[in-house]
Amino acid sequence: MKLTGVELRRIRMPLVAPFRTSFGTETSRDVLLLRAVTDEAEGWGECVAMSDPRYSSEYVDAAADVLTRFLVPVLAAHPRLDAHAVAPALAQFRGHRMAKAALETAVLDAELRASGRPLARELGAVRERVPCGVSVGIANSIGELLDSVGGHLDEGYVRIKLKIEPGWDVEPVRAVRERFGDDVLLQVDANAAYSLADARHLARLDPFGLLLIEQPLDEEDVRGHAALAKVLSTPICLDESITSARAAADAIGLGACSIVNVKPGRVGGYLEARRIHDVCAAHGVPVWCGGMLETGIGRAANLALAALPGFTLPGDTSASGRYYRTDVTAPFVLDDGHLPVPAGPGIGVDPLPDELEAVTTSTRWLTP
Ligand code: OSB
Ligand code: MG
Repeated sequence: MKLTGVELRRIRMPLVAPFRTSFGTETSRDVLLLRAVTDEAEGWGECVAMSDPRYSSEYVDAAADVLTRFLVPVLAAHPRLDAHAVAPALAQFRGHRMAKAALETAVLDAELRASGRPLARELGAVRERVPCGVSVGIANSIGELLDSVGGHLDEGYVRIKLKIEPGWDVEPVRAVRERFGDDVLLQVDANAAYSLADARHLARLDPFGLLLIEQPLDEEDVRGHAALAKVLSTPICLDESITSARAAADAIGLGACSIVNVKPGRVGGYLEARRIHDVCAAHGVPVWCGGMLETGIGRAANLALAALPGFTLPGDTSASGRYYRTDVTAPFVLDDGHLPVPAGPGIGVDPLPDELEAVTTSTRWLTP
């Protein structure tokens, strides 16, 4: 394949409700979409970088910059491009995994569409639908939280994840358990808001039978997580710390986690995400598919990944309506707690031109 150009399209999508985490509150999602045009087909990728570098060091303006100045020019000069050639070609540039992931995904989508192959089958999917959980932000009050959790359970979500931070942890978990019972699959996500000195406080979550606690400590504090794992009975799951298959192997080897959240954007793309799946499977470590408030474009690809055999826990692959009143693709709608894995070529969905135009804030066409 030859890359003939890449369109960078910025869109702004208002969220149906503000989403509050330990690192900030989002009221809308500023998304960078990539359309890779090749001599064979076109493909789409969604960059998961957020407006500010609070979840990770990446942010959307930086992603657009590194794509424009470094990543796209190198791929555009590649004589025989395919998705597996992308990461080696871009390895000369350090970091910027979210930007690299978006570009690799757009190339992969184009390649798969050109030969009529669905992404799910390409990755090794074994399911046609996947069970879905939902990530519930920090609320203004326990009452508001219970209303929100109750609404999601009524919609059919099979697992609830509560965002936590110091001052919003044991009480919300207790309240959800008291109201909805011990059978609800429940987990928490701290987004690195604690330190090892909080170990005894976090152990107060142990009696609530949580599936896991996600990323309690700093992204770089792998040893701290290993020490914490010795104190908690709640299993530790890592998100921010897992930037590659090597990082996953190290974290597992050090005893820092017993479950892994796989986000393709955070690790440089779907090919590396599959390697993480394989490393974890080899160690008997369950994985689940995380989310970054994706539009239908990123969501479609995440659903393909979530259909792999090692994804034995429900992911944050919620329906379009949990995030957006109108999506840029046909909406993903929950059916009995599940979403369908797209079966068409590539990522299996196409943006709706009118919806896309309505939310576009800028476009930029990059040619060799
Ligand atoms: O830590 O998993 C996270 C959203 C944005 C950034 C980081 C995270 C999240 C979520 C929501 O928890 C996941 C989703 O529903 O897409
Ligand atoms: Mg997380």
